[in-house]
Amino acid sequence: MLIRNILAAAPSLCALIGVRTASSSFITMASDPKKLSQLQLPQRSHLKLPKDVVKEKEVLVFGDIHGCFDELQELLHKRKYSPSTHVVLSVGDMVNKGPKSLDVLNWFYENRENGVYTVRGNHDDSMLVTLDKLKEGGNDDIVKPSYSYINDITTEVHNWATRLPYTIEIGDLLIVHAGIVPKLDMDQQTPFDMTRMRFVTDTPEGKYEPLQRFAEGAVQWATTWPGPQLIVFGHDAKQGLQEEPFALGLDTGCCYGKRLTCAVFESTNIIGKPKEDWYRLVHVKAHAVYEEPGTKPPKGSEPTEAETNPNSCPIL
Ligand SMILES: [Mn+2]
Repeated sequence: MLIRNILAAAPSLCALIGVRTASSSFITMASDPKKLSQLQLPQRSHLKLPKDVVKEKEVLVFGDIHGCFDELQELLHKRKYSPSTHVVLSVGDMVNKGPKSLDVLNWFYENRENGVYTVRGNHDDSMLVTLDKLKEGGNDDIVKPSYSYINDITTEVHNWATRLPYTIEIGDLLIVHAGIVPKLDMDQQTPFDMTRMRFVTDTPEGKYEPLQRFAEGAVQWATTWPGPQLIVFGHDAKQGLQEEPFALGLDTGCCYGKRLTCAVFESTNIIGKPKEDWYRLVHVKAHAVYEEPGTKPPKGSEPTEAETNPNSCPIL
C-alpha cells in the first residue's frame, strides 16, 4: 500500500520540482520557492474508479460549465437525472466567466458521494490559488470582481476542491480537462499538459510537445491520441465540439452564449463491451451571453509565466 501511495504521489512530485525525465523540454527546476506555495497539488493526481461505480447506470459527462448553473440543471433535468440511475462526470472549469460559479461548486460538493465527480481545470486551479492567497492573509484586493464568489466558498468546499484529481479513469473512459500527451506515461503528464494544452508538435525524438496556443506545424492533440481509451476533455471553446476516434472534446462555449453539452454513455460502453457508438450528445442552449469570446480576462486572472511555460514549473 505504501508503494502504491508513493507511486500515486509521483506525478505531483514530478510537477512540483518541474522535472519530466522522459522529455528534454521539461528539465527546469523551480528556483523560486514562493512559486511552490501558489497551488496545492492534489495528493492523488489520477483517480481510478472501480467499474462498479457505473454498473447499470447512465453516465453523463459534462463539458466546461463555467458557472452556468441553470443550464447544468436544465440538462440534468432533460436526462431525468437521479443519483440512483446516473453517474455524473465533469471535465472541469466549473467556475468563472458564467454567473453562478458558487452554485456549480456547491452542487458538485454536495453530491460528491452520490456518484458525481469532477477533474480540475485551469480556472478551478486559479480559484484555488486565490483562495490560498486569502487564507495566507492576503486582503480582499486580490479578489477581482469576477472572482467575488470566492468570498462565499466554505472551508469544506475549499478543502474538497484542493483534493480534486487531474484525471478520472473508469474502464475505457478517461476524463481530463485539457488533454493527455500521447506517447508519454501518465506519471509523466504535468499539470500544464492536463489543464492547458490544446495542440502538440512533433519533437525530434519522435514524441509530442504540448502547446497551449497554435504554432506552426502544430495539430490538435486529440487528433494524435491513438486510444484504446476514449479521452473526454474540454478547455477549447474556440474549437467547440471535437469528435475524434478516441477523443471527445465537449467545450461548446456555454459561457459565450452557445451551448452546454453532455455526452451520454451506457455503462456497457465503458466497461468492456463492443463500442459501435460510444456515446450520444445532448445539448442545451445557453440562457445568455455571459462573456464575449476573446474577452481578456480581468487583470490578475491570467496564468502566470510559470503556469503557461512548459519549460518552467507549471501551475506552481
Ligand atoms: Mn479551461
